[in-house]
Order: sequence, then structure tokens, then C-alpha cells
Amino acid sequence: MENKKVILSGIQATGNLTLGNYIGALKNFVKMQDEYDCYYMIANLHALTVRRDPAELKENTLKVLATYIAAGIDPEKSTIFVQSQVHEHAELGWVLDCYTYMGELSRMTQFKDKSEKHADNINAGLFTYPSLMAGDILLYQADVVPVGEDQKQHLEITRDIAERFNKLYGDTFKVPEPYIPKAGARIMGLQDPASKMSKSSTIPNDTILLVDTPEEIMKKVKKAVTDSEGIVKYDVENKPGVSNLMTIYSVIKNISLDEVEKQFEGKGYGEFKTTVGEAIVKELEPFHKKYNELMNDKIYLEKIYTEGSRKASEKARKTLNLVYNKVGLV
Ligand code: ATP
Ligand code: LTN
Repeated sequence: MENKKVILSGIQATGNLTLGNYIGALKNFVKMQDEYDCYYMIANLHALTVRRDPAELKENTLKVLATYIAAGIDPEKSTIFVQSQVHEHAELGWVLDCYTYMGELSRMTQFKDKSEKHADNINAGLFTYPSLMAGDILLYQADVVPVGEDQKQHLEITRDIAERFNKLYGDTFKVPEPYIPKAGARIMGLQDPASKMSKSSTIPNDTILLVDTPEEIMKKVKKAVTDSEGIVKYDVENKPGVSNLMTIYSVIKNISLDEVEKQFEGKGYGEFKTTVGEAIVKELEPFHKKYNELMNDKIYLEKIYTEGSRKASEKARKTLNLVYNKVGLV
């Protein structure tokens, strides 16, 4: 345990998770848990950067936890915890705010996107989101952070903050590496394949949720936007819809895009979509059963996050003490 490398990652408690979250992040969380000492967080402090209904935020916290476990994260192997329950996150976040520049924060694309989407609530938390996230990672001295493509910039700023701090005060933080999967790091919307599939999309049938029924999944895949060519070929520029479905299929089946092309040579989009839909349904079948069981056992879920948060806090406290000492906080 002691000499295993450390992983930290998190997902915001902002709704039902999508197939994008699953392929881009969650699947790798599961894959990596034997080899690494893993800390998987439910990012509920980050969720406050957009107005939320309090009861919904609480429910979404449990939903992410149940999703983690149902997707295969084993609470005996990995530490699963809630960000707000480990107060070291808010504390280190503040310290790191003081080592992060307004200029670098204003270059973050997520900040720009969310400011546009929530123009009536461009709050300071939305702006300093990346330094809180840097704190999440650095508290655990994480070696590797598995995330989807959209979080790459936040990993870069985390590395910059860690290096800046280390330069000023001597070795304090491990400088983390992102782990962004080669395939599936950016699953696109089914209706709008120019934008990433997102929990907060408002376009009908654009997003596959992990909790969707098999019928809903089949319907959404069948309605997915393609093109008029009728050829299953990977070409993101000219065939973004088909290429996105191919990526989804290749990751789920663990085969290359060439193999996908071969499999569907001479076949039309109808058959292609049915096969892709069925593969998604099959992949999520065990998840569904487990998820529903877990959501009916909130006492168990509370036990898992309470114990996980206690363990996480133990590790986080060591780094926070070191940081306080280095900067001169008594
Ligand atoms: P929101 O829509 O509320 O901003 P989100 O769907 O982007 O949320 P996050 O909690 O921000 O979800 O992301 C959790 C993880 O899933 C991150 O590592 C992120 O990079 C990854 N992820 C999110 N959407 C996709 C996607 N479409 N394809 C691949 N990975 C994704
Ligand atoms: N910003 C991330 C969620 C997140 C995270 C983290 C991911 C918060 N803290 C630390 C990795 C490591 C997102 O997915 N939007």
C-alpha cells in the first residue's frame, strides 16, 4: 500500500452521470484501482459555483457515490469521500488562491464557458474553481489524475501552482501527471456532435445517462445525428456524429477504430446504430442493477462516505500541516 503510486480524481455532484463521464473518467477510475492507492472524491464544493437546490445537491452527492460503487469502484480498495467532509480542501484552497494569479485564472476555458452560460451569476468561486481543484489533488500528493480532455487545462494550472509553491518553499507538493485516455476522452453530444456530451445539456436526446433504461438508450442512439453518406468511417471533421458513435463502440468493445470500420463495411447506419445501442445497454446492465440497490440503501452509502472521508482527512491533514508550517501559519 505504502509504495503504491497515488491517484486522486473527482466528479462534481451536479446530476446524473453521462456516458461521457463513464468513458472519459469513471471506467479508468475502476481500471486503475488495483495498481494505485486511489482517492475518489465527490466534488460538492465545486458544485456550489452554480446555483443549486440544496436538497438536490444532497441527493446528487449520494447519486455520484452510488454511481462510483455501481460502476465497480470497490470501497475496500479505494477511498471514496465527500469533498465538504474533508475540511482540509477548503483550507488548502484558500492558501493556494494566494499563489494563483488572476491572469492565469482568466484564461481558463471552463471559466469562460460557464460565465457565458450563467451570465447572471459570475461569482468568485467560479473564477477560483481551479485553485480549489489544485488543492484537491495536491493534498494527497497524487502522482496521477485520471480525467477527460476538458480538464486538461485545470491539470496544467495545478502543475504550475505546485511548481511555483515548491520553488518558493522547497519540495512540498508532488507535481501530478494527468491521465487522459487515448480514446474516449471527449465523447460528444448525440444531437450536437460539435459539443461535449454533458450532464447539463438541455438538448433532448443529446446525452445518454447511466440511469437511462435500455429503451431510452436505444431510442437516443437511433436518433443520433449522422450524415447522408451511409458509410461507417472515422472522420471527425466531416462525419462527427458517426465518428462519435464509433469511438463509443470501440471503447466499450475494446477494439480499434479500424476494426470498427471493418465490422461495419457495407452495412448501413441502421444496423450500425442498433449494434452500438445494444453494446451500451449490455455494458450498463450490471451497473443498473447495482445502482438501484445502492440508492435504496442510503445508510450503507452514508457509512461508506463517512469512513472514506475520515481516511482521506488523515492523509490530507499531513500535507496541510506541512503547508501551514512552510508559509508561517501558526
Ligand atoms: P457539467 O456538465 O455539470 O459541467 P460534466 O458532465 O462535464 O459536468 P464533470 O463533473 O465536470 O461532468 O466531469 C467529471 C469527469 O468526466 C471529468 O474528468 C471530465 O473530464 C469527464 N467528462 C465529462 N464529460 C465528458 C465527455 N463528454 N467525454 C469524456 N469525458 C468527460
Ligand atoms: N473539475 C472536475 C471535478 C474535480 C476534479 C478534482 C477532478 C474537482 N476536483 C480533482 C480531478 C481532480 C470536473 O470534472 N469538472
